[in-house]
Amino acid sequence: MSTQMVNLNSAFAPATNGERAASMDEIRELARRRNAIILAHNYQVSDVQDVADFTGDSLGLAIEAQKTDAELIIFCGVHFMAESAKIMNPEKRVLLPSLAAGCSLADSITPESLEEWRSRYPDHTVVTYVNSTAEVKAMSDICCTSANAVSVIRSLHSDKILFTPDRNLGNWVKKQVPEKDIVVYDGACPTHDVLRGASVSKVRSAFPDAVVIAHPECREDIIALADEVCSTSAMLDRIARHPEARTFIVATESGIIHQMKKRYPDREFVMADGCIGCRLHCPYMKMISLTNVKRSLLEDKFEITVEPDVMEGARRTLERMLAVPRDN
Ligand code: CIZ
Repeated sequence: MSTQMVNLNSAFAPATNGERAASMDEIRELARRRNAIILAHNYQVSDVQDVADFTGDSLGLAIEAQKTDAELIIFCGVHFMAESAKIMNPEKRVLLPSLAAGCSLADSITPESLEEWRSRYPDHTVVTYVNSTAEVKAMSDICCTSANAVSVIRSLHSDKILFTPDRNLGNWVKKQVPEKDIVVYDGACPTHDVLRGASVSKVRSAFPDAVVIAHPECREDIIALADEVCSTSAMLDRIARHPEARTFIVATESGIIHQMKKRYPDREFVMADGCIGCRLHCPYMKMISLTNVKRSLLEDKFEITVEPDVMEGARRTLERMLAVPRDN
């Protein structure tokens, strides 16, 4: 194929395998001594995924954070995810190894913009994707993740829904639940939103027998040509549904390829833009490294705190979400 295959993830790797292994051993030992659990999102760099006790999507990690007996949670993900872990575990200390790990999608809706939008739809129930700040969650009726958005909306008595902040996920959910009136906010994840159907078609023409697997934060033209549309953790299970397929074209952040290769070493995974770490690369997720995970354990950096009134409201919306059975 003409698209050049490059791997920018290697730019984040420590110099040698020996140094990396030593650093990981040190981190594991520090975590043990501090009674800490390390949770890593599927979009983290490979080394951080490998040093973690658990990897998963935001829903899976929120559940692990609730189950753990550890006193300290080192959250390797982005700020809103660490905030959710704190909200669900107010008695535990939650550390985010880099405060630069933000999220443009979460920043696309503020309490003020939600207030203004909601005032135009007073009869609607507000469903907020977990990629949002604690303040916005606290103002919502219920949260969802990409793994449970459809089941959350189906579970609601209300037929009038405001879905925020991701428009691509919202539009995808709207198609799955046509019986409800769903008004979608105009936010997007730049990492997913940059991908175009034309790029994916080009990659597909090089691998005509490949299965296309896409995240619902992708635009509609990608969703239309995908064979599977789901969250990253569901992707790992869905691959098993295609025992005949050798190659998978993956339309989501490139970090997930690491778990895919670990679980299915005999399959080939190709990024939907033909380039590991180019466009399908979240700069915020890559702010966390072995170096700052170690510093986090040594220096207690950076503790996540949430105001008590916000904490209470946000916990209510997350707990409502966790009570809804997961359907994919
Ligand atoms: O909900 C999450 O964890 C995100 C942002 C992606 C995914 O599906 O893992």
